[in-house]
Amino acid sequence: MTPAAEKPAPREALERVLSSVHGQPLVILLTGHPDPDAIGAALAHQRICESVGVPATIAHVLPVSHRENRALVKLLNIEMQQLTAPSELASYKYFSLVDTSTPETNIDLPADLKLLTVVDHHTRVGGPRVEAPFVDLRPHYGATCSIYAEYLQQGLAPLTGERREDARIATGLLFGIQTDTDDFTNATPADFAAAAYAKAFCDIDILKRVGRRTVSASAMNVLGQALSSLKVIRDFAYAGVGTVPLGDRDAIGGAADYILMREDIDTVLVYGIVEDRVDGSLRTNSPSVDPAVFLQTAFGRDRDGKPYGGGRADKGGFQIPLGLLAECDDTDRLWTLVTEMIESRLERVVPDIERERERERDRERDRERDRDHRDRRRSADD
Ligand SMILES: [Mn+2]
Repeated sequence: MTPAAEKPAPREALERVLSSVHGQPLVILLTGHPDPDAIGAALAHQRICESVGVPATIAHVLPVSHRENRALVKLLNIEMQQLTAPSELASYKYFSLVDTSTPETNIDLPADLKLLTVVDHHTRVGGPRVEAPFVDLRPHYGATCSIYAEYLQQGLAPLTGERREDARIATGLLFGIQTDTDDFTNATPADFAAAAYAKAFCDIDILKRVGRRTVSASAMNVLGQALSSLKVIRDFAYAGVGTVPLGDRDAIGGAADYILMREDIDTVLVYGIVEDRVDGSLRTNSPSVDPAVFLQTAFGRDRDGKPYGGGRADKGGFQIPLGLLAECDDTDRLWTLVTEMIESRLERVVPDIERERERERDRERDRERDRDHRDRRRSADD
């Protein structure tokens, strides 16, 4: 087959379809809560539309919910319209979908609004075939932004680095690829090639600021508690964080994840009291530690024969009901009891904990004896 007989490259088909509605306003309608891949792809789609004379607006119905994503919109100065009523779509004759092949269901689309283009990397399960003048579905790609970076690279409204605009779009594309491929863990060769293209034009400063992980104040308090009570026995560590409000219980697992980053620790258990139970997380990097086995050896099973943790859904999480103890008003005493219970159970798995606690008790006795000595000497001096 000669090249001339091949069907046109997707970017040529996209250019042709968009050019055919030249001058008529189009809306890029994001589905669900806009995520970086959808936002980055929408930016690139908008650029392509404008390069062929189609004015394009990015719109969504559900709010940008993730803090990181709101930062992306703000730092890249992205104009997006949040729709509240179908009448706001009245001025458009065409719409485009990016990073999805299903239109938003939270708004009634005007009957005369026509779907013009669909570009997506999700595998379509069931449902009718997507019908639109231009459809490019690539389930083997890690991100829709990778498909758009490819269109640009192949000459459709290519980035040149001459306009500030280019840096915004490149940064949006690269961040979209980065997040949708789980920091490139799931990236395919096509995603890497697309990322390399976008990287050359991107604003690294903004990319760093957008990608910064954020932690809530209360989660940071839980982490602070965990760090100050951390006990380390060789490569195992454990920490109690006291009473944690129900809304912050994820911070227990977060603290365990953080402590696991310490280079000399490869297994960590963090626990606290959440409502009427002990709630904890075990995290490990050790190939010889199976969280489910560890938790069952330490805590056994409840009366119904069910283990307290290590289930498939929350690997490494465990919950132990406090029963009547939960009614104890003396929180300090309750916490001491819980700590005793956890430590004695952990001894079953990490025998050295007992030795360590013994040493701690010895040190405490020494300190007391020193205090007594000092006190006696002081009264002798008087
Ligand atoms: Mn995606």
